[in-house]
Amino acid sequence: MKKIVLTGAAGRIGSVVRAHFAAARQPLLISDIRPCLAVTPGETERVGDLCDAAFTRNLLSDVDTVIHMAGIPDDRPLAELIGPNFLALNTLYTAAQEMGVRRVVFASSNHATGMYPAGQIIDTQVAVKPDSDYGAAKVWGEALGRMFWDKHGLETICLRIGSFTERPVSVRHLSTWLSHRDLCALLEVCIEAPRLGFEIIYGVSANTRSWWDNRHSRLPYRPLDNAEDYAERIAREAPPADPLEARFQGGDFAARYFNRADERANESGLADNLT
Ligand code: 15L
Repeated sequence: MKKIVLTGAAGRIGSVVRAHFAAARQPLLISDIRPCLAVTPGETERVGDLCDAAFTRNLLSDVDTVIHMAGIPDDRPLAELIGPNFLALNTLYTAAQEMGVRRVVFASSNHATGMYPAGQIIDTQVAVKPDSDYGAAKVWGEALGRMFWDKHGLETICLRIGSFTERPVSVRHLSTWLSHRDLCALLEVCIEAPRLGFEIIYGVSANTRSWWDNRHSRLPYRPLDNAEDYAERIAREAPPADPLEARFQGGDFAARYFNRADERANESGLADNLT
């Protein structure tokens, strides 16, 4: 059986992933900077900081696949992101290569391309357009993944995760939602896929209004859930979206600190004109 390590195991996504693997009786090495709740018999826990090279090398000994979910899941000041979202990635990749890990499944984010206009269909080959320091950190992670494959033969699958929530609750989520069940199915195919080098895939459910096209992906990912099932409820209950947020795929991350005077002056054409 492949030895799998899950980083960020105490986090919001990590907790769902842990429950999935526990139900599947897949043993898991779990790691976080803080202790996890309710560690099960199938789990082995290592608490520590991924920026600590010795800790990370030790963690990755004999590991086949790293599911890297660790990091701050929000756009925070750079001083806060620099350790968990930038440096830790470097330590992780360096240790993974030294310890002979086969594959990293990296929790990237839709915010790596969050400045694309809402409504535009993009695929996994478009240029990155990060919408925040958080999004830029995801681009950094994707670049490391690319480099470690090209130079060292360490595989990476970058998951540009959308909105991972129990159910969609906003108009934006009708396009960006990733259900718990679909993420777990996506991780299964990421672990099982034969050698594929470097790959990017959007982590999104089968949403009728999705903006993300995974046609270039070689992964047999077939999402089952569709945010459209919640559209009527969202229309009834969701507060109206902020007009600037609604213009970009990255929503509030993209709108925060936005001050392009030329585009502000022409708000009706903003999305189309942003190149
Ligand atoms: C993410 O990558 C963030 O971690 C999360 O806080 C949400 O903003 C999500 O994307 C999203 O785009 O909805």
